[in-house]
Amino acid sequence: MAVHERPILVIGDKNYSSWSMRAWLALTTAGIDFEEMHVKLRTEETRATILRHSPSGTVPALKLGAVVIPESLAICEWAAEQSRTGPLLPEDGVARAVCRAVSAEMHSGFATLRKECPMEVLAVHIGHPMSDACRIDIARIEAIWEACRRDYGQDGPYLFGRWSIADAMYAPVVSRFITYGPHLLPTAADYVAAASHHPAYQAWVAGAEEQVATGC
Ligand SMILES: N[C@@H](CCC(=O)N[C@@H](CS)C(=O)NCC(=O)O)C(=O)O
Repeated sequence: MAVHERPILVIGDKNYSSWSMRAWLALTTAGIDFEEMHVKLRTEETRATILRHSPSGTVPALKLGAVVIPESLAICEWAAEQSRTGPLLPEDGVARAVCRAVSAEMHSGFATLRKECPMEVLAVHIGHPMSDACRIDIARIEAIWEACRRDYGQDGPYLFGRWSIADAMYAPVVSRFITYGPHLLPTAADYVAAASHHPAYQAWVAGAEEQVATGC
């Protein structure tokens, strides 16, 4: 279906909304011209406001005319299809399947890390207690990053060399690792440094600072 209207991405607070961050990074790095609509989270009106835009009651939600895509991974895939900046998925078929697999694992997994260490882009909580289950999640993420960098990372500093939707999906983990400071293996630490210096990642952090400074 052709989309003639400017897409609108409904997102939560940039300091907290990890799923919003993923979709926003994918659309931004794809060079897609989109409008951003911010819904303040954790207020009495949040749920009703989100529901006015997103039938699932969650953000992010991408509005394409009358159609709403209320899932971060689907928005990342759409961004990859529409990209004006080059591919956001690896060109090699096997690498592309692995990229989708690790992105899907992020989308459905790591519940303990997500619960114990919620994203808070602007905060520093070094020394925050972590359970064994949380450390198992972190070890699995380190293993994924290590394998991606080793097997597909030749053309750049990101998981599949050049920036891909996998980097968008793991960006909130990068942010958590900066906030909570777990000890990381060297490859993971290097990846955190590279990903957090990507201009789009930096732009999201700047947006979080602005939202907090202006109170909206
Ligand atoms: N599976 C969804 C999860 C989205 C999600 O849980 N978003 C949170 C914000 S990060 C949300 O909308 N929570 C509802 C609320 O805060 O009322 C996706 O991948 O987009």
